[in-house]
Amino acid sequence: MASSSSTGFLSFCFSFLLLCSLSFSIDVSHDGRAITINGERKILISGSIHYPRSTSEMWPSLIRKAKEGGIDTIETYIFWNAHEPLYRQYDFSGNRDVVRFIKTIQNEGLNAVLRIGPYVCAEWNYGGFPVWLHNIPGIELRTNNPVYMNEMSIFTTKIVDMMMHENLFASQGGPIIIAQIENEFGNVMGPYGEGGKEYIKWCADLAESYGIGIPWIMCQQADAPPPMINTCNGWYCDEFKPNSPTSPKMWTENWTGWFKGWGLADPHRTAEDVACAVARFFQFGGTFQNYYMYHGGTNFGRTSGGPYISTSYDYDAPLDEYGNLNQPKWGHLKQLHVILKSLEKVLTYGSVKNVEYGINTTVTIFTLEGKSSCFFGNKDDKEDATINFQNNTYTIPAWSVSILPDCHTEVYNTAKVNTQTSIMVKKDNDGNDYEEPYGLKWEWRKENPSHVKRNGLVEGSLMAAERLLDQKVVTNDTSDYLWYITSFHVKKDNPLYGRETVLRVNTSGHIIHAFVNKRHVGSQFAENGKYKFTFERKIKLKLGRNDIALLSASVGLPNYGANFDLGPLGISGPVHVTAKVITNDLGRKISSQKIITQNITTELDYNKWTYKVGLHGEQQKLHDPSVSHYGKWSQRALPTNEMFVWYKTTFAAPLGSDPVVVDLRGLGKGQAWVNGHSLGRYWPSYLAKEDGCSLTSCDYRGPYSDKKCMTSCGRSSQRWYHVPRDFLNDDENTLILFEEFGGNPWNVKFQTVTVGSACANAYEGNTLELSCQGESVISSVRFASFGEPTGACGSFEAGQCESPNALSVIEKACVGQNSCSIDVSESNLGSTGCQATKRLAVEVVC
Ligand SMILES: *[C@@H]1O[C@H](CO)[C@@H](O)[C@H](O)[C@H]1NC(C)=O
Ligand SMILES: *[C@@H]1O[C@H](CO)[C@@H](O)[C@H](O)[C@H]1NC(C)=O
Ligand SMILES: *[C@@H]1O[C@H](CO)[C@@H](O)[C@H](O)[C@H]1NC(C)=O
Ligand SMILES: *[C@@H]1O[C@H](CO)[C@@H](O)[C@H](O)[C@H]1NC(C)=O
Ligand SMILES: *[C@@H]1O[C@H](CO)[C@@H](O)[C@H](O)[C@H]1NC(C)=O
Ligand SMILES: CC(=O)N[C@H]1CO[C@H](CO)[C@@H](O)[C@@H]1O
Repeated sequence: MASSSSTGFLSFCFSFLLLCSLSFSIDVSHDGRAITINGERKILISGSIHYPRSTSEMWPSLIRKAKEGGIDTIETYIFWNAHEPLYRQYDFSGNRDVVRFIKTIQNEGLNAVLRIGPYVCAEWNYGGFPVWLHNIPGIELRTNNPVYMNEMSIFTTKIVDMMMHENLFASQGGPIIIAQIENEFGNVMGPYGEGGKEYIKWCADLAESYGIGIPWIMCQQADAPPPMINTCNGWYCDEFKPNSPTSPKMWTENWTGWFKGWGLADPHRTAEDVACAVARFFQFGGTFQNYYMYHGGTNFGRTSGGPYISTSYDYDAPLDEYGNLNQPKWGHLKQLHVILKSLEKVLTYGSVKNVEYGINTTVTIFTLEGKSSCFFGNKDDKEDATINFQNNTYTIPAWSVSILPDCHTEVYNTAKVNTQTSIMVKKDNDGNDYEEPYGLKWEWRKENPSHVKRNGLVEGSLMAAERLLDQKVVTNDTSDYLWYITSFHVKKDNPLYGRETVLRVNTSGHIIHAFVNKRHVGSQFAENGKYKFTFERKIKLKLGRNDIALLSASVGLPNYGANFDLGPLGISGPVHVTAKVITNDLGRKISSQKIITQNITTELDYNKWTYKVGLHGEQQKLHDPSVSHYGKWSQRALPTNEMFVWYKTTFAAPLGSDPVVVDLRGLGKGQAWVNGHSLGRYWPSYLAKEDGCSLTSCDYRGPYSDKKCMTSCGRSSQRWYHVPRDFLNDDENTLILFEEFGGNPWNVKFQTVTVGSACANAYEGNTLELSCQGESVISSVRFASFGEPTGACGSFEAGQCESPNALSVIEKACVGQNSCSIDVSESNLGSTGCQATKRLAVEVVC
């Protein structure tokens, strides 16, 4: 359908929405080559945006920016534990309103792919499973278990029914063209044995039983039962082959970057390498591909998985965490998408011929109705390839693909970036007459760590048991925090009395804070991925009752691996109190000859343990300024570097429309809320390891892995936290922090994120385009040279020859403008006297 008539059709639909959705069923099917829509094979370029990782107010702009970037399909998982946090208590409000999200996609005229799972991985807490599910007696997850299968089908049926009710499936005229059941089970199914195989068949039958009239996929599932389509996830999928000749080659997760963890550096994947992977996929017969992620966003609240997935889920995606264009990635891929879409017919209907030029260089010729289009791929990781094709000579840079829509003129090469590079900056909130950022006035109150009353009872305790219980079982994950409290008596004749004693606790993570007789004796957190550790401190016992209170804190539940749901969490034991006793072998008077050192150990595992879920402040909803709190916030001498402190301040929203972040430099670890909305966990004191970052710029050539192009080694693994604009009021706003480890809030400030400077370069004959973000304008030109400039953005230098006029031409065209475009030619920029091909390089300040 031509674009003008499709716009007409859409506006017709808007005026008669109901009529259209009822009467225009869209037929989605597939053959071995492609997904077909109303009988036509399609090239589909999809991008993942997870609705709970932004806010509903951000969705329209994110989806519009995806559309402008050449994306025609938005893919999301469904997050079960976001929708059913407590058994049979459903939540589809705010950024959990998945129907509204799908309708937002529909309003932009895009398709949707719904990955129902309900297991999702996704670095999401517990892979999307609610923890209460784990606690149902007799359940086994992701296998042929009737209890689990019953719960799964109740939830998936609910989701399918909701979509159906709103006419959101393509068969009903809606945007959802593909649905997914389960997720990457094939990667881990070995340990599940026969039960796993039967489960996958059951999943396929369940999906089919819904009769939703669109194709179902199972990613990374080589034994996907037909008609389920198995699909590929990975850094590269050009060599993937589906398991059936009638399944098209589909790539459901093309990782645009990688996620980040606490204590780890920032991973990056270059625009050149992502573009190369995509172009190769289409060169070798792919017809559907999805960017994982197109917008990564933020793990608000306690939604991050792990353990130890950070709150930012930026992913180095084409749209950054805050929704800004991540340039040049966004623009470089956009150009590729435009070309791929323009070749839709020849790529999906044309005949295909591959011509090899050595082992690393392949020319692929697609021919339809006498016209041909070519892809030249070179997968050598170092050497450019020079080939002679149809009497012309072409150079294909190492690790790149060139696209020649007429097999003669190269219009795109994945290694040649013609889009501006934007250097993002954080701006202080100084355009504001409020006394920010240094004028934040703090109030505070202590989280009282003591729950043990004089009579030995524990206030607000939920349950007691004569053993150590798994943290998930007790909390159902309604809080990160669980108190394990016990007491024991020491009499005068107890060998532990009066001796130096040691408390030793084996825990399965992730953090422990220990108190003996109401005094803090120490804290420890799992490091370097070792989530089981032993905590050991010297303690002093007193005569009579001794109280031991251990606070265990979790930092995101695991989300990946066979049986990941079964791993222990919390104080798993043993818990020992040990004294070193020196006697002679008969226990009598110590003789100088025969000294025996022995450890007298009291094991507390089978003591009576009392459990208390969460903090006092959580129960009192201290995070929510709209709730009136028992007791007062203090304005007196602000405690710093003290554990268990709640901090509160007010601030004015930064002016303008650029995204807002809060800089939490100086704080330890905890959670942050603005106007009662959780920003997620914070942990700026956790520094990324010193090593692993490359000092030079990242070489896009050669296979990518998440360790390849890291930055920010040795620095805070996450210092800035996103404050979505729609969390903010025009007048006063409240920031509340719960500080668990101890920190200093004096450096906290609100900032905005925008393009600070932008660089671009283009060869003669092209157009160079530059723009700032939002309403801001180009204030100056830091560098401009037309000739043979060298270097990269931020360190451009003029070459041997250059035009004397370039700078003034650029200044005239760009300064004071939000964006400008420059025709790169001698007639516009002046003559250079250079012999070789001339290039224009520019850096501007926004
Ligand atoms: C946790 O959830 C289960 C249901 O799976 C329920 O039986 C149990 O009472 C819950 N526990 C708590 C502490 O709420
Ligand atoms: C092909 O490329 C690989 C790396 O991608 C390289 O190791 C190999 O030497 C190349 N082979 C030839 C013949 O150029
Ligand atoms: C290449 O050149 C030869 C000799 O000049 C000519 O016969 C042939 O048609 C040319 N091929 C193409 C594809 O232009
Ligand atoms: C407890 O931790 C210690 C030291 O890390 C270890 O040697 C011991 O095996 C652990 N005990 C159990 C039961 O896990
Ligand atoms: C006593 O315990 C300590 C650790 O607290 C250990 O290093 C020592 O080897 C133990 N001694 C004996 C005799 O078991
Ligand atoms: C196996 C795995 O990691 N699964 C995933 C594929 O890639 C992204 C990684 O970011 C996950 O979130 C997927 O669910």
